Amino acid sequence: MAAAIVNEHLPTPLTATSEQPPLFDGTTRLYIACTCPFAQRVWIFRNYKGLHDKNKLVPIDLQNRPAWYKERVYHENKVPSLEHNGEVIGESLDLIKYVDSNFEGPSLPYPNDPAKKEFAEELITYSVTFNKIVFASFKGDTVKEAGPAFDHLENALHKFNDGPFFLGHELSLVEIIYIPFVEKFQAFLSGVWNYDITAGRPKLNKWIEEVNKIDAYKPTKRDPKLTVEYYSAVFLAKH
Ligand SMILES: N[C@@H](CCC(=O)N[C@@H](CS)C(=O)NCC(=O)O)C(=O)O
Repeated sequence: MAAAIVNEHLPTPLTATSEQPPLFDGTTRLYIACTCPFAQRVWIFRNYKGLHDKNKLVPIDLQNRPAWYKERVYHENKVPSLEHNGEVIGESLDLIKYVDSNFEGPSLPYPNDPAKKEFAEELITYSVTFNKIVFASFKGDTVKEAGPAFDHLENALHKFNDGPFFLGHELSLVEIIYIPFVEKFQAFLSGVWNYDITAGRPKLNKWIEEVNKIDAYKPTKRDPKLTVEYYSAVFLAKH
């Protein structure tokens, strides 16, 4: 069972002029950016495990990033990252596994059924392609190029009929990997191209509806208007 819902105040993102929070002082900090779907994956999982007090959220402003972040926290200069036990770990998928192994709280259900396990691995691998296709479409014939990626998800959701999730009736890592991206793509494609990713995709529609009910996800969801603004600045700006 996932942890109960917690009302958490999200701190203001740290900027180039912000002081660096202490490092390795015994508090574990999870560096995120409110705009970043990779960071959102770990944020959701940390909520799911009820680690609100144990993994403190530290949002940073990626557009006006503090220099100390690269110099002294995470040399890759990306989010997410987590400081723990004298080390800083990055990469969303590795981090989810790290948080799962190193902190208390419920683990995400993982199916015993070999067919479901294999399908989970396939979907996790496909998530890289999915993101690539959709991000690339923003610079091309968007609706035509992005459509097949959402068809892939719709078809995947037809694989097991004990849904509404990818692997059946229980939320799994697969949802956590996809939802931050689907959320942002849905907002941007609808806001700019008037393209409804759920039209003609009933399973995807139901999946989004059900994921929206997950307490661990709700506080991480971004106002779609802010996503449209941010993605427009990043992807539609003329250089
Ligand atoms: N593969 C990484 C990707 C992380 C990533 O690309 N984060 C972006 C923000 S969404 C970032 O920090 N970009 C800053 C930069 O590349 O300078 C993961 O899964 O965590």
